[in-house]
Amino acid sequence: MRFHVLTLFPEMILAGMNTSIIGRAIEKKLLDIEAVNIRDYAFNKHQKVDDYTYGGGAGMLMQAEPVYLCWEAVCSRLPKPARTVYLTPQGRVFNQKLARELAEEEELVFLCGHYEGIDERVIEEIVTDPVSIGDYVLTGGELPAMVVMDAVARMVPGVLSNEASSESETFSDSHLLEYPQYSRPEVWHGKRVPEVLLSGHHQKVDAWRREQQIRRTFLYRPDLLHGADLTNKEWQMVREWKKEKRAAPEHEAETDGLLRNEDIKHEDI
Ligand code: 6GU
Repeated sequence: MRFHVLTLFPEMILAGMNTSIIGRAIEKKLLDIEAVNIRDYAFNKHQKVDDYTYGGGAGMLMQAEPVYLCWEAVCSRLPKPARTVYLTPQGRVFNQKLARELAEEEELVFLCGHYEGIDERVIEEIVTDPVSIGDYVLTGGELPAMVVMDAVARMVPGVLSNEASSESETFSDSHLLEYPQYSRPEVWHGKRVPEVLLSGHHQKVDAWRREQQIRRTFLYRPDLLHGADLTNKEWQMVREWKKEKRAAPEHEAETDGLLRNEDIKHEDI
């Protein structure tokens, strides 16, 4: 898998992607990340890439021509036309399904905007996939591009040491959150590791983990439960939890100190 990132801050991309699992995948040549500086395609005296917006308003806009020339230079070296992902809050919201879809590609081009954005005309001409990483505002497309690349790269065979681990995790197939995990010591700050995990009884461990997954999804991301494939018995269990919650709504137990989704008020967004 090859990523080509068009950006005004190539060092940010390389620094962010050269570490840990992704860094190792690059060393192993499973992955190649090229960061191309859009400024190198500003063929004017001061290598200027931004200008004021027509119609007025705050801030500067990235000009069309350097972005286009940079994109053309990158694409001319590719064996076939590649999808061009533009990171923008106006894009399709990124999720695991889109990650899987992008992981099918051999090459991907990422366009990162900065300042107030990029001249609309070049976006119209070169972008195939506008993508957002969620409903909040960032200063540029570099962090979103790294988020998308990380999620896509980990689906490339061999990038994760344990082939099974990418599939069994949150969202990828079960639509359930992960169960909690514990390592040594058995007691830490007075908290014991749940007894069942020390029992060596694999069936009981599996059953406990499954219930924890459903419980956590019910508590923190009830919206995900609609897509989950639960047995009749498990749905029954969820209905019981709902009843308990209705009976004691002021009792905010078992949130593990995490903020529940419904505790996040609309004004926070
Ligand atoms: Cl893709 N870009 C920017 N600048 N902000 C964002 C975003 C992207 N996704 C969420 N916020």
